[in-house]
Amino acid sequence: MTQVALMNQVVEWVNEAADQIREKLKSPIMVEEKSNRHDLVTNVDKETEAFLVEKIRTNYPDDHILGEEGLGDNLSDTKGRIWVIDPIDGTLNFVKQQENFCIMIGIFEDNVPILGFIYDVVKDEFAYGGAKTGVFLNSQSVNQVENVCLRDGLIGVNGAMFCHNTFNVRDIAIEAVGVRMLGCAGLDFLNVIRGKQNGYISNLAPWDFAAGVALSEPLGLKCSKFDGSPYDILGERQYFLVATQKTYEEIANY
Ligand code: 2AM
Ligand code: CA
Ligand code: CA
Ligand code: CA
Repeated sequence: MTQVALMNQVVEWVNEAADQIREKLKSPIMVEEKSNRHDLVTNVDKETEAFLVEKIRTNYPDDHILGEEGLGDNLSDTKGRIWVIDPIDGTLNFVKQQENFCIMIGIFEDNVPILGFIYDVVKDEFAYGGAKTGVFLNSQSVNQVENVCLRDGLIGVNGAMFCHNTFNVRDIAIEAVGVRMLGCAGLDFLNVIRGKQNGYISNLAPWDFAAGVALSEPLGLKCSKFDGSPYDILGERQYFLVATQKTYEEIANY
């Protein structure tokens, strides 16, 4: 199967998942705390992950899965094809705002990102594709991102990192034209991919960045851990940076 055919198949699955989420938003949502009161999960997160995992296991039984809500595999190496799933990214927004959340899937082959999918369900904005297929936003091809410097654009920062001024992110934010905190990693990636924001600094698990890196790198953006070392799709949460080349280099000097 070609990467284009795989991409089109996954676009259909994500569209189906999004239809189900829109339907579920019409009835009350069941919310549970995971590790603390800021860390929530709902029946919709779990059901969406179950839906996507079932599609992958049925169609690609030899592939591996990493999923935020626990239905994936316990992986010890990055060989073969790995699907990294965040069924609802921005669960706090989903619960409190019923918007500003997205579905994300990243596909890696031998540790190389090949396809990413980020779907803003409420706005109906869907970015998908990768290095070989090209990147699309609602069927339109996405251009290389302009290499904007820190002073000339907006920077997205994780809310907790901003509150605690982790790595002096406030100094970085002051240098930018403005700072944004969306509470949804996927939407920050979408903004960076579309040239609406020149970077995003956060503390992310693999399912928070897998789709984003697959979409960002082909467009000339740079992604790594905040210290400049390679991101790790088998790792725990890691301080993370995606930015235009110029912004990335400036942030590295703070
Ligand atoms: P989630 O909604 O899928 O959990 C919020 O700043 C962003 O960071 C969201 O994309 C959220 O993803 C992600 N995130 C990752 N780990 C988190 C954590 N422990 N607590 C809150 N948000 C987290
Ligand atoms: Ca979560
Ligand atoms: Ca997430
Ligand atoms: Ca999630």
